[in-house]
Amino acid sequence: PDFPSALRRASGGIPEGFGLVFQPIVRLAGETPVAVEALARWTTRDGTAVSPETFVRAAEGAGLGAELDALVLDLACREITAAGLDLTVHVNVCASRLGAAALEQSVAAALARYRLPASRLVVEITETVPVPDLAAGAAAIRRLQALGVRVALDDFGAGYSSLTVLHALPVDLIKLDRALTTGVQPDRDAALCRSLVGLCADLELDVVAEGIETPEQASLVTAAGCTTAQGYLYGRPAPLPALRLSTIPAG
Ligand code: G
Ligand code: G
Ligand code: MN
Ligand code: NA
Repeated sequence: PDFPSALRRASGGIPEGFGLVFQPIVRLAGETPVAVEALARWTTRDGTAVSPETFVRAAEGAGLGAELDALVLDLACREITAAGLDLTVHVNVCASRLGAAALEQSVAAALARYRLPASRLVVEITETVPVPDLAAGAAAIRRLQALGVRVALDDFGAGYSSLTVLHALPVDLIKLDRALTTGVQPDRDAALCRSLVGLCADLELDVVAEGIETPEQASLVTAAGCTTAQGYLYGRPAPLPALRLSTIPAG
């Protein structure tokens, strides 16, 4: 499965077999959608769905991280505006891309091209590798915020995403990794969630609880003080029209 070749062949267009699906992020009170997260999908010519971990890593490894970011940002902003949805859109970006001038240019270009207000875009920093230089990462986040977009720390509480990282990076919101919200050990999970949500409140950070699959898990994170959540309980990732979210009333 040669994603880099498909990306190169597309030269700025959409590679064959590539697309975005979107997953709702809801306000827990009332389960109202407030945002959607764009998730990249790629299917090879013979019909094999390749996991995003695999093809994102392949693109990065081939030096095509900038091209992938540009593609995802453009498509996400295009789809959310074409759908006429008054929702925020979240886009995933690898931590290794933080600081790249091309990333900032792609964010600005996508917003301008579709006239999407910057306040409606969230860049989720996904730490599959640690942020190489936290001071430089912090400066890069401030430059993104200067464009008007918000920055999220993805998968918080798992992998490389630690309290040290949270302390160093001036993000606007964190996404609590589903490892912390599954309720395998209800008492301990609740305690951990409560203290992390409390910490975030003190730091004036918004929190999205990820991986909510059951009403019990929703109650757990609600009791812990979370106000927004994402997970199969509210909707699986799907093409934007299939989510049937309500559009801005024509005015
Ligand atoms: O959608 P879920 O299938 O399985 O996504 C798996 C992982 O791939 C997640 O960690 C997600 O952050 C990452 N991912 C999905 N789409 C993108 C993307 O457009 N860019 C990057 N960098 N990562 C993505
Ligand atoms: O970017 P991030 O690492 O958060 O990627 C989200 C990933 O989590 C995607 O792969 C998405 O398909 C997956 N996901 C979203 N909601 C749920 C859920 O409720 N349960 C599980 N197991 N996975 C989920
Ligand atoms: Mn994410
Ligand atoms: Na995540």
